[in-house]
Amino acid sequence: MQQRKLTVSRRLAASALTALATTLAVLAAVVLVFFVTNGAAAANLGPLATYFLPSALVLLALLFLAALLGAFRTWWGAVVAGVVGGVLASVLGTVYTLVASGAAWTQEVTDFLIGSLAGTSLVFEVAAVVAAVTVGRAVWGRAIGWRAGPAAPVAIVRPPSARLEDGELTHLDRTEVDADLAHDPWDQYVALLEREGFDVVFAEPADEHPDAVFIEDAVVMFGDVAVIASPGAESRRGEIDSIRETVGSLSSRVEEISLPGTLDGGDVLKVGRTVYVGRGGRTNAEGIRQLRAIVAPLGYTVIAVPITKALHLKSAVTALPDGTVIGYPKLLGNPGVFERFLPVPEAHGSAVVVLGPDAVLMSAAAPKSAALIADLGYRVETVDISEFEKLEGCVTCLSVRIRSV
Ligand code: CIR
Repeated sequence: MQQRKLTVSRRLAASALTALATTLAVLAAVVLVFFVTNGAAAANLGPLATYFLPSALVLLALLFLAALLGAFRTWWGAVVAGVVGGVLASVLGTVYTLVASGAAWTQEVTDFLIGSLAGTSLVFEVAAVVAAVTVGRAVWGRAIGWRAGPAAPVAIVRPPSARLEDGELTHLDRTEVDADLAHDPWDQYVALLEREGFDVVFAEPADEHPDAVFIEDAVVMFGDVAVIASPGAESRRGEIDSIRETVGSLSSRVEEISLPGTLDGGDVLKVGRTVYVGRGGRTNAEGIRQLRAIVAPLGYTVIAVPITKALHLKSAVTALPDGTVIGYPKLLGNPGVFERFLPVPEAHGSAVVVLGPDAVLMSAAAPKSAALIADLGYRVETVDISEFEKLEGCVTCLSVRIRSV
């Protein structure tokens, strides 16, 4: 299980907050204990706070260092931080108070210092341990998980291979594909995602894999859980190696479909908590079974959809932001499987990338379908991806979108 990486500024801020909250709790606790045990006289409050202040300041610095080193990630780390911080801070604080009072350093002073460790300072030390484990851990957890608003969606893309023209073909006849001509449209696709607010992550180029640009087939995201696919085409199996690394830092958990199970990401259509999976040339029954076992505990229902006339399920259908499934009927067996289905008039019109609640991205090769969707109140952006369409690609398969849930 991999954790999201903490930025330096986030770590510094979380450490400062953790140290400050823990120290204030310790100071409040020790002042309260001695205030109560000394007869609860209001006049004692000020002197008590002043007496413990030097130790509290040392504790603040020590806990900040401990938090930076990751001590508050575990309860035992917090205990160690509390013990070490509490003992060192009370010794150094008491030394400071003695030196500041101008007292000469005699054996008596040393004995007092040692004695106080198990006496007056013991309250401070115990308070430091208790506060580190309770207040410190709670503040650390909230501070590292805090977000300044919804995180930007992420889109993972992979540059086209120089060998693009050798990509797999299943339903189309091979026509000339020019890898050089594919670069500009791909750049425009990426620029559009960036303009629409996606943080674009570039996967390692994989020139030896002609179809690697169709990255949607290599991994499917369920919130922040990544499921690495098991490509149904032999020639595409090597594409997933570098994907593990790419999604590792973007996911809380990485799962994998493994052989003999096969599953292409292009066969997986998520509509809310329903996951339609195409059972066709690329995804087999075992792949669907493995996916179901991974995502059912996450609250998803997997519905298998037999497909025979399209390469992938998502070559035939995708979903609008409102969950309506749109598709080209000639490529589908039975649209009745979908709760709400809207036919589109062009094969290339069945693929939409959801850009937001009111906007989608479509292929420039499907103007009638784009007009139909625009007429439903959506902003429709288009890109010309004809070089990729010659290889049975579509707008969805050029990226993997991750939205925070
Ligand atoms: C293939 O046959 O695997 C590629 N030439 C096209 C993959 C398109 N991917 C997709 O629709 N999800």
